Amino acid sequence: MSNIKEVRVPDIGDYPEVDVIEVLVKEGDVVKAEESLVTLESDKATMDIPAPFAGKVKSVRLKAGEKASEGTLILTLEADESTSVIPAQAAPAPATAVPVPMAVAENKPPAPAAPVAAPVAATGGKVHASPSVRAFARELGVDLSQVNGSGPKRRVLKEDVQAFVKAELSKPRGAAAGGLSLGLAAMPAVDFSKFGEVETKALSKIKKISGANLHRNWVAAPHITQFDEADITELEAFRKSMLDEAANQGVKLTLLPFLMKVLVAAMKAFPEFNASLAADGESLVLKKYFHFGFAADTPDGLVVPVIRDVDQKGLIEIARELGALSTKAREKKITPGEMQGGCFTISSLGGIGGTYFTPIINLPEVAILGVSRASMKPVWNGQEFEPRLMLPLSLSYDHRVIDGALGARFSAFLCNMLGDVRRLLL
Ligand code: CAO
Repeated sequence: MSNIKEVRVPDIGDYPEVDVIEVLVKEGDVVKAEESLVTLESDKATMDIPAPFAGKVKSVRLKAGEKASEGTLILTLEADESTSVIPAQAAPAPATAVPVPMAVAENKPPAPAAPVAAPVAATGGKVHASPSVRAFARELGVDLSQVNGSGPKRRVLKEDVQAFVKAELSKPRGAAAGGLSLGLAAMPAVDFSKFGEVETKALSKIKKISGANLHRNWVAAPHITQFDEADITELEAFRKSMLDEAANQGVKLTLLPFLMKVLVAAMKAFPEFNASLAADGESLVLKKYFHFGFAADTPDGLVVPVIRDVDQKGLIEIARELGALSTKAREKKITPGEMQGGCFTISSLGGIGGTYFTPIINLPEVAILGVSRASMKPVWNGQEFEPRLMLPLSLSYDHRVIDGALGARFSAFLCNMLGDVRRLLL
């Protein structure tokens, strides 16, 4: 009596002609009872069809990509002698599938009963994976939503889970490698093309590097942003009066060099702003030099060139360096050395617009000054409203190093100085 039995698609509910999306066994494989043989997918659910008994696969009759319905021959299986003998007259016990609507669950364990085709919601807009892959992932403690699926419709295959585990294991360990372990929920992989036309564009190298640094800085330092307004009416009149003289020296004199000079005075008055936390977090390193970074917008993303020894340079010299470094940055000619050693960063959006924003500290610096577009405003002078040119300032600082009161004092100092730059001479 031949022990070879046909295994057919059991009752899978009201789903004729479903897709065969994965065949999980091949000829010669030895399978255990209830081990998944194929994965089927209707437009509402994914289900694994389990082996009705243990045995050796003789011939596989279904291929991925084909259609199957109740009764379709999947494979022939030679029953394992050691397992309980299937009564000769009985066909393999029909498996009953209870498909679960896709929207209900993802990452849920499949129903364990046997011999039941384990149905699992497949997408719900999130993870496509067969129940066997889900079981495999669960065994390894892998969150499937973090795994990139390489199968059709981004389906996560067993190999993807293996590749994910391999990649995770080869990563440096969080805290031990000096990184942060945030334990954030995984970002869902959304197939935007489902909602309309899309185009994928690779991120520039600068964006990738600055993005990672900005993200780290954003979460590593407790940021406070202090907003203030400086009256730069007189400063602007002076700057304008100097434009021709500067232009004769081939220089465009903008507001930034003035801000840098005022910042030097403020950092001398409040040395905690010209400091960095030591790597072990146990002490503060106070700097005696004044190198300022400025955020420069380039077609490839944000770069921060550094002007050195601002305390020892005049306005024209600073303006000249600013112009030269921003041109170099935009022409992608800036060198790594020209972006190192900064004590403090200025991010000026003044040439573009906007009122206030919350700049991200360029760690290990402890503060950054955001500058927005100056505008004429009515300001009460005690007797009447006067039109004054007001400059919005947004000072973000690291609250581990700087207290709120100190932040507000520093900001007020800047406004005071900018209101009358003659004070720089005192
Ligand atoms: N209020 C009003 N006008 C301002 C101003 C302000 N706060 N700041 C600059 N301007 C004016 C300038 O006077 C200049 O006017 P004119 O062309 O009429 O002379 C114009 O805006 C453009 O200035 P600029 O941008 O050429 O020069 P700058 O020294 O102010 O700035 C630089 C240089 C490199 C900082 C700037 O070009 C830049 O790249 N800014 C973007 C920085 C950025 O992206 N920050 C965000 C970082 S976080 O993503």
